[in-house]
Amino acid sequence: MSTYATPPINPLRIALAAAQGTLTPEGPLLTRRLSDLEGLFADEPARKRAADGDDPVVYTVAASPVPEVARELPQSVTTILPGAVGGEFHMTKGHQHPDPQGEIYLGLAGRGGLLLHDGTRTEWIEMEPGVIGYIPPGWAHRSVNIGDEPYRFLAVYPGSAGHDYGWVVKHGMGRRVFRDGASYTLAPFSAAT
Ligand code: PAN
Ligand code: ZN
Repeated sequence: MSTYATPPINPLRIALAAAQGTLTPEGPLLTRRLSDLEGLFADEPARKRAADGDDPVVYTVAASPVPEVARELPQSVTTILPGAVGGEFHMTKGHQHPDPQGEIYLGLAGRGGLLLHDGTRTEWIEMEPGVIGYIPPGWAHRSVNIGDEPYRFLAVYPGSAGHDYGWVVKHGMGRRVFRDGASYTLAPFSAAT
């Protein structure tokens, strides 16, 4: 049998409730409101006005108890509530994995998109229930709700990958996603005003 610096956890049965966005047994629950997303939307004054008002929840991340340590595969369910800031759809902060490793997303509910950027190239994957979005090593990723209902997906990622949010602040994400009638449009990335 192998020896490990950190012993693996025991096998687990985890129940995924796609309609509720829960994992049972549950781990930490993260809630991101507009006040947590300073400088991310193009129209920063619009974000600030809303954050200073009712400060709506933009997304939640419900994790399983699998820890973020080497060799484990943590999972989480992200739910992005519908809405827009200055016409730009609700989205996650976005991050790069400092230890470049792959990640998979599985669409569970609603309509969304997975925006990927490697510093030069930008890709966009439309997401819906049953679709797997594959994030190769080295691609920063951000999720966007392009519909009128909550957009929800399961993420599975290597526990040692880490999360670098500064990379996206520095390099941007290549595109921004705006409401366009009943659909959406991908605009060139612009710095927040
Ligand atoms: C996801 C994201 C989650 C929230 O679980 O962490 O959707 O997005 P931000 O972390 O960018 O706020 C994932 O990609 N984990 O690696
Ligand atoms: Zn990730």
